[in-house]
Amino acid sequence: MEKLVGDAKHILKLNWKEGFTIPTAKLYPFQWNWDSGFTSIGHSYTSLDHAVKELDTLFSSQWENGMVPHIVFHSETETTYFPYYDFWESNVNPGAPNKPKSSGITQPAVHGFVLENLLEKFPDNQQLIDFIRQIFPKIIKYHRFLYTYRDPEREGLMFIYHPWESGRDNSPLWDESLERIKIGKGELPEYERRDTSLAPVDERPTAYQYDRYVYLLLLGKKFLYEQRGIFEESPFLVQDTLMNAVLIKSNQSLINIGKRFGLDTGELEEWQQQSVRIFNEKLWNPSLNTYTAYDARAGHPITYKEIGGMVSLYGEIPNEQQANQLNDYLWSLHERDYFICPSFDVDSPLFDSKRYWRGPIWSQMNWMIYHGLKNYGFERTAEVVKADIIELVSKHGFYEYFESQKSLAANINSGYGGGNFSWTAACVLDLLKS
Ligand code: 9WN
Repeated sequence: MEKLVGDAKHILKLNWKEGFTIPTAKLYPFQWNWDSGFTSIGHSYTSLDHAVKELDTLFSSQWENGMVPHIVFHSETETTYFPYYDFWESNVNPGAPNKPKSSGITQPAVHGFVLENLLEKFPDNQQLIDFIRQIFPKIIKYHRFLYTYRDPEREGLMFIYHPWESGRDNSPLWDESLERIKIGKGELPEYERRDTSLAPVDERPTAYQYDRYVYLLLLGKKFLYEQRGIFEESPFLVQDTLMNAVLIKSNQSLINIGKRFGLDTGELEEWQQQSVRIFNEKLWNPSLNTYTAYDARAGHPITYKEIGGMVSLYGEIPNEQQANQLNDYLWSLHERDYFICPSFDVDSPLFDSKRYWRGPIWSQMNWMIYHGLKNYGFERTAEVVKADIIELVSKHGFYEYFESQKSLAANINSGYGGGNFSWTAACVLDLLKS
């Protein structure tokens, strides 16, 4: 265990770039939004300074409308990632900062709960308290962006318009929405993917999917990244479980922090009440006994069992009965041939235990689910969720994602995707210490 802790700290140091952390060299050479949150927690074990700076730097890219972009291109000389800042051209939107350059979409709003996690670790640290006072209104502004521009009908559930926003890029959840996008010959500009020369092709999204990612990027740009036009026209419009569960968790963390420091939490409490209610009403699926995302363009739920629904436990959204059902499901996977939690329904024909978000295990998901299970007192399952990811990292290294089928994992000695991965290091470090 000591070696794992040392390796994790080493990776975080290796990926630290004067004010922010890259997820991994070459494959993702910039700052990513939700990666930064988990990485900040990891840094807190060696340097609270770095932990705070990580979030501070991320929020330096906040747009005037409140959005915190999914990638911040601090460097304008890296050449190993597509799409680069010059493809996004997010400055077509006058509210996007000119420096640092950024992408035109967002990612899960983890920063509220990250801040609370840091505060639990350093309850009386003056540097952290000063930082909290400074960043608190910025995070609220971010949530306000999501609750106004991404929830124009004031339902209490925000929408996403790009699979990259969900953080679960090629999940089968998005297949139907992507099939709606018909691309004529020559309709897309030529582009060159870099990821497939840095990671094995069968561990990454397909060319068909990438074309659609590019299509949706260009749709955003066509509307100058103004949300109204995107909402009206995007063929991809989803109220996602993970995005909304994370937002709810962060709302609650900010409410807790605000109460401690006497900060105004009125707006947060209104969002929270409405969101928790509608999440349960609209996203709970009584036939599958889990929460499912909602395809707002088609007007129907996306009826798959997958990992986003499990994150609701971390947001303390399910009632006791629903939580029991989620826990039973996770436990049943453990009793079969799986590490928990695979990112997609293992019984679906669309399950693929090595292709990115269609089946492998991800450390940051296990981290959230571990804490969620603990919230409800499911100690036994929580310990398996923790032990599984630790076992995988010890045997396969600090990779981006991992084989979820035990019999297959036994015959390989490495994880999938990028290596020396920051959030894997951060989450495993935190789990080892918890
Ligand atoms: C696009 C950085 C990011 C994660 C996402 C993960 C992957 C990017 C990509 O890497 O997505 O954002 O190019 O594949 O899916 O969750 O934030 O680690």
